[in-house]
Amino acid sequence: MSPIYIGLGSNLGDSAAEIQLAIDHLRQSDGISVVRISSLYQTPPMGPQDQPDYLNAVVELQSTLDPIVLLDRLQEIERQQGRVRGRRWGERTIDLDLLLYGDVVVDHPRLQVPHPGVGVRAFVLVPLQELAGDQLKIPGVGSVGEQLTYCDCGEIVRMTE
Ligand code: A4P
Ligand code: MG
Repeated sequence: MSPIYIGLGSNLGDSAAEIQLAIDHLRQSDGISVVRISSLYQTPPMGPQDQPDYLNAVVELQSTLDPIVLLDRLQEIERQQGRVRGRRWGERTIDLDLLLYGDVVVDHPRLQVPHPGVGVRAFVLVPLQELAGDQLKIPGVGSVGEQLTYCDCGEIVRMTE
């Protein structure tokens, strides 16, 4: 089975605990196994600048769930953790994005895979590189290593091992 990568982000409440809780929820989900977890990274906000820094991480999964069913599960976890939808790119207790599903490409009204931001966001590429290395291909975009050369990673701080 091809690896699936999920991006986690939080900048409200106890962000480290919210990310850990989301990983626990993933582990407890039928049809999902958590393979590896990146370090936590402190990252400057993309979008409105009057919001706190984020903590970001990436996890690698194996799953028997179809991409849309997996998205349903991610959104259920967001709801379980009390996520309220606010302004676009605004602050949130927890955000779970389906970044990559092996080499599968999905273009559906509810779901785009690869996630449209995966190739251009340092806060995604840096933890993804930690888990998957420079060679991982982002379908239709390029390799993680190539994409990182276009990104400003200067303010990304690795918080944990
Ligand atoms: N959707 C489509 N494709 C996907 C996918 N691959 N994974 C749809 C997850 N969702 C996907 O998402 C809006 C809709 O996207 C969903 O209903 C789903 O059907 P949302 O999470 O409700 O809204 P949002 O998060 O406010 O908007 P958006 O555009 O998804 O924002 P992002 O991309 O999630 O970015 N700064 C830092 N440093 N770190 C962050 O993690 N995150 C954001 C949010 C902004 N700034 C950030 C960070
Ligand atoms: Mg999102």
